Amino acid sequence: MTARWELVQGDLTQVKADAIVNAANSALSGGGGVDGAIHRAAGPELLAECRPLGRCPFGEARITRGYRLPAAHVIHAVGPVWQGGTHDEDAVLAACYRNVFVLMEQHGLRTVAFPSISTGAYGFPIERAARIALKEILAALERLPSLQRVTVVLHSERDLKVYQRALES
Ligand code: AR6
Repeated sequence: MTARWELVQGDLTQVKADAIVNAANSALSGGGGVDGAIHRAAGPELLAECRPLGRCPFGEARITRGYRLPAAHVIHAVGPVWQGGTHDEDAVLAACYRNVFVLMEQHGLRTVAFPSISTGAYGFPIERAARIALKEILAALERLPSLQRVTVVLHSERDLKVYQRALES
């Protein structure tokens, strides 16, 4: 059986999947980083669908359509802002990944691609985030036979190497 997950370097906005995950902010208002890239590529309809959803608390996720993206849906997950590790950041990050998989199951989605949530503007140390992300992804694959493919798309070669090393350890 082929592996149901993969780590790749690239641009998340180019990925064709049932859903891509956005590293969003609580206002779901768009922003910089991968959030900005997703909104630019999807078009203004994405923000129009986000607006009535209201605030999304840290650790939670909301689903919209993908509009002009190759992905059918966007799952907007709000990761924690790193505050030194003393504010439940690990648990909030893990909750993000788990809540994405809850929405996948509810909506009958089988393929998903993630960015490295919280490790850009939100400052979460990437080595630590990679361990949490991979643990939750592998647990979800075990739990949910309906999941066909989970891809983590790392923007840089350096970040890809961090995730590959986390997988080995
Ligand atoms: N494809 C894949 N990964 C990307 C892309 C891309 N096109 N662009 C950036 N990344 P960040 P956060 C990587 O800052 O830390 C926004 O303003 C990037 O290199 O996008 O969760 C939101 O509105 C990094 O590894 O998200 C929030 O306010 C990773 O995506 C805030 O930033 C996440 O970095 C969220 O911060």
